Amino acid sequence: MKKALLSITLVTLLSVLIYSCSSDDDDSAVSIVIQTPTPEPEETTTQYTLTVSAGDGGSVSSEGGTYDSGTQITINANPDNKYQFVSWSNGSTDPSILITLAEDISITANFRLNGMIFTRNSFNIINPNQRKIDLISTLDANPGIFVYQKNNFNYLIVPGVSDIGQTIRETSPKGKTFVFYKDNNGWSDYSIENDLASTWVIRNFDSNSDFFILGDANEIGDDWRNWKGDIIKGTPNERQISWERVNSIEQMGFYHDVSVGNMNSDDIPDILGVGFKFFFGNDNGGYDFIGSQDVYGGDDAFIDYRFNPPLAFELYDFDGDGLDEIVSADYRESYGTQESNRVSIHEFNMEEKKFKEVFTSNSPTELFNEDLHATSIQVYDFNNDGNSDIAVARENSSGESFEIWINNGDLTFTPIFSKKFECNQFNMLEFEVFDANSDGNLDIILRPQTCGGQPTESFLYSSYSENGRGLKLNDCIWLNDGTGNFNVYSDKELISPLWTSYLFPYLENGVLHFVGFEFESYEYDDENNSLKIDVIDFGVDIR
Ligand SMILES: [Ca+2]
Ligand SMILES: [Ca+2]
Ligand SMILES: [Ca+2]
Ligand SMILES: [Ca+2]
Repeated sequence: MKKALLSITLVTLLSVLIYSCSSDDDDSAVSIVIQTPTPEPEETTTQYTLTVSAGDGGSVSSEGGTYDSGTQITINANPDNKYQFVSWSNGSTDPSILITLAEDISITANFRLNGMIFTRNSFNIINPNQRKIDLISTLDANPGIFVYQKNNFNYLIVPGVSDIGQTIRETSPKGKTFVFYKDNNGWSDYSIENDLASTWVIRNFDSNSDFFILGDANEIGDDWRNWKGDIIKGTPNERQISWERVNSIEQMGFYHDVSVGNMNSDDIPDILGVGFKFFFGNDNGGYDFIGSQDVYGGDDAFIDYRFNPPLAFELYDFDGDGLDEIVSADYRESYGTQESNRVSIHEFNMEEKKFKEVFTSNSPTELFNEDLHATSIQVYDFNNDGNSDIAVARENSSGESFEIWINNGDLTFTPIFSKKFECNQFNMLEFEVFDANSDGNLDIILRPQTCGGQPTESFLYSSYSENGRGLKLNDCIWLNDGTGNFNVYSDKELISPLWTSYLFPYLENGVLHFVGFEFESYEYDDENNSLKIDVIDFGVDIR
């Protein structure tokens, strides 16, 4: 509308200009001009259109209309409960502004959640999977969802989920993997990836600065010996991801955890999967496999491991000799034994040509007083002494925990901090590590989720909004005091009236973000096999 009006104005203006030029030329040639009285101009008043709109989280006092030139109108921006007014699209930050109509005006009021920068991007997804439940499971509390960042591009990786209620893995089709892309308008675009990226269910993932890997645990069916999936590698390049399968069919495994590192001295990234399946990157861009074909590993000559094979480990070169050590923690050891609530370090032994244990401690038992099972490990320097430390996520039937082990500098570690949540209070799916408040200390940001689909007292709770649904982010944010001890963020209540089953935290331009999906599974359109979803993103600036 506005553009059309502008064009008409331009054409009129041009005609006037052309006419003026012609009459100027004529002036000199004509000596006698018969003056005719100019007709009185009709009493017309120019009118302009005012368009007022409101972004997510508020309303405006007027939608605008068509008014005489010079009319003055006051418009007000009114935030909804739990939101605040940010600015008008013309830059004004006063919620009440006086508009004088001298041209067509279109103006939008922008709101945000209290203390949060909020974006919502809506999509109508046409289901690319064979079953309805696969698409819903892919978007709902999928443990494989994460944000990968490379060359200033943000990728929201949403690995496909197959119906784990199926009983036979071989006949259960994989779910298609989605990737969402972020730009100035939020997570405004997505793609459905090719079959190489399809998965049963991704439990863990790892990455380096060039690529990420997904570990498919494929927990389909009652017999865990049949739980075999693939390690899928994705290499993003300017919004295109090239996908490959790291293992062969024979090398499939229970890839509940996977880690990227360098376990030999060739600087080519290597990959370790559950069951001590070693994939050494080779010169041809492929992988040389060393390990057992047994699901959990069995007798394996490349590592001396005296405990049950772990489901959580990480590769990291603690002593700076160019070769990564293997950090691992126990999953199913008997409580009260020296094996439970344990962390171990295995280092490659050049003479014996295998990884050998150099450190083991189960001292977190003193911190927790209950048996917990490690699900992921991350290595970072939490007390800024130049030595990298260990953070471990654990779970048991009552809830989830995390703990910090400080590096003593000699490949030994001492646990100094732990936190356990009861599932109905707050539930998490492990954590990410980055400096969320820009104070130079690395923080622990938990990945919040429901308690088995049920609300929790923090994160998801009915009292957070009038419609019985709400979300609180405070308990996700654990700020490091610089010694490797952590305090929950409490400067401000981070509450919104939204509802989601899971959020993934990431850092962008120094601002902490959480991203997830909001949708109602019962709104699935069976006729068109489609589902309306919103990608919701909270920017929480706590600097
Ligand atoms: Ca290597
Ligand atoms: Ca080393
Ligand atoms: Ca340290
Ligand atoms: Ca910090």
